[in-house]
Amino acid sequence: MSSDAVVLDVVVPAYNEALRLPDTLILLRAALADLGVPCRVTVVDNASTDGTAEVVTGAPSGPVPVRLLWCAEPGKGFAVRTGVLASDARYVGFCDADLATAPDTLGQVLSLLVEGADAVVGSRAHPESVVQERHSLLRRWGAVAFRGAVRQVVRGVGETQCGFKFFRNDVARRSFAPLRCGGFAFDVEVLGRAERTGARLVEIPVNWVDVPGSRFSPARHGWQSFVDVAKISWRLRRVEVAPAMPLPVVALPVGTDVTGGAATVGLRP
Ligand SMILES: Nc1nc2c(ncn2[C@@H]2O[C@H](COP(=O)(O)OP(=O)(O)O)[C@@H](O)[C@H]2O)c(=O)[nH]1
Ligand SMILES: [Mg+2]
Repeated sequence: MSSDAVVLDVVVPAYNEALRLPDTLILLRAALADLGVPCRVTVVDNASTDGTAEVVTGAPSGPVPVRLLWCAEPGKGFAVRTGVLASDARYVGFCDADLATAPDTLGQVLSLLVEGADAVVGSRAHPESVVQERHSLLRRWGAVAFRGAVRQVVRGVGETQCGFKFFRNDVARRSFAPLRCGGFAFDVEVLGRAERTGARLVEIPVNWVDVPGSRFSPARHGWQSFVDVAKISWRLRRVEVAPAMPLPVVALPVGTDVTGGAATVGLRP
């Protein structure tokens, strides 16, 4: 591995996020710079019309480069998949453009991955999580029912929908490459596939704040998410959950300098 190879790549799916993204990039890049290893932020846009791309291309240079990719297929899941499959980093994961999950646990995430976790899953169901929720009663009840439905597909974590998940690169590729669900339930398919390849999922607590401006409409996306879980369950029905495989622990290069670098910009297709 060359000294400037990216260790942790954070994919941020973004659809019309020109307002929420600038602060997120500042906070996320600062948190990644603190890790002391080469990191990158990869924003994946689906034809936003509000200047989201310009926010990324105009980001100042700094110790953590930012790159911009485009995804032709609409949907958060497909955007994250594009970023994951384009990543050469040792570890890759994603967070939301509103940074609803505080990035202060990224150090813990990195340590767990280095110690051999295949995937680290932020979960609002973890007893130590701190959650500030302003969701409607309908969305909260829906979330409880959704967790029940998901239990048939994903066994190893109490909650699948928090936008804060990180993987060893090969585990991410195996789990994302066959993804068919591009909507808000894509996490269920990704974690379901990861478990079925023997991945060891580690659930961690998060500090989560409900940031206004969500694109998730309980009326519009809620039912669709239940239908998607039923489809995912059917798709994965023949694949048994594999026992978690013991994995060798890989060491991070000690004292690796963080790369300098300007914002790197992908080409619009
Ligand atoms: N690229 C892309 N990102 C999306 C799409 N839909 C949602 N997102 C992103 O998914 C993340 C979570 O969306 P958000 O509206 O905050 O939903 P919620 O927090 O789950 O209610 C944000 O980063 C959004 O920009 C999409 O169609 N394409
Ligand atoms: Mg949000």
